[in-house]
Amino acid sequence: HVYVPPAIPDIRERTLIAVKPDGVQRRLVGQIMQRFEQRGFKLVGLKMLQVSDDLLSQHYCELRTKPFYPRLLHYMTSGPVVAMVWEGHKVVQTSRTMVGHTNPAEAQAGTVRGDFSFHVSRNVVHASDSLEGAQREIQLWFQRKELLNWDCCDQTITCEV
Ligand code: IDP
Repeated sequence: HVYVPPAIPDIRERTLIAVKPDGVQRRLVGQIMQRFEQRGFKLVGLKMLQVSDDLLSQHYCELRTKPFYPRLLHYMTSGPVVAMVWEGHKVVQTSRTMVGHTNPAEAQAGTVRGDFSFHVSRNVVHASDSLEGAQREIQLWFQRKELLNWDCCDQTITCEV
């Protein structure tokens, strides 16, 4: 008998994932990227950058009234960040699950934060939290020409396209 999988439409999305300065300093970039690759997502943008105050204030505009905001800006500009755009079926929701709870104390083992961090102020990685947020953040962090459209050779095997 040939197994015919149920039809699940390919809902292709893009999301911003950024390894924060503590993740870069701790040489976790490779391990974090590997998780997204092995899950089957497609890398369409990648760069290392020293983030500016201007970019961060736009990125974290919803948090500007929080008491921890000045320390958050200081932390995020304390060293280079590795920013990536990953593409795939429901990648926004799936990557939030892979990254884990904002507070590492509540993050499940097996998530990036649950495996590599213990304090909310040094939680290693950023992942967009909604489709709208992802679109806004990708435009903020990447120029259009920095994002590549390419075909994954396993696309017809890993999902129904
Ligand atoms: P998220 O990164 O899981 O989307 P947000 O609530 O958007 O969570 O917070 C953005 C970032 O701000 C967090 O990832 C963390 O680095 C920092 N942050 C959030 N809450 C606190 C806090 O209570 N103390 C210190 N830093 C915090």
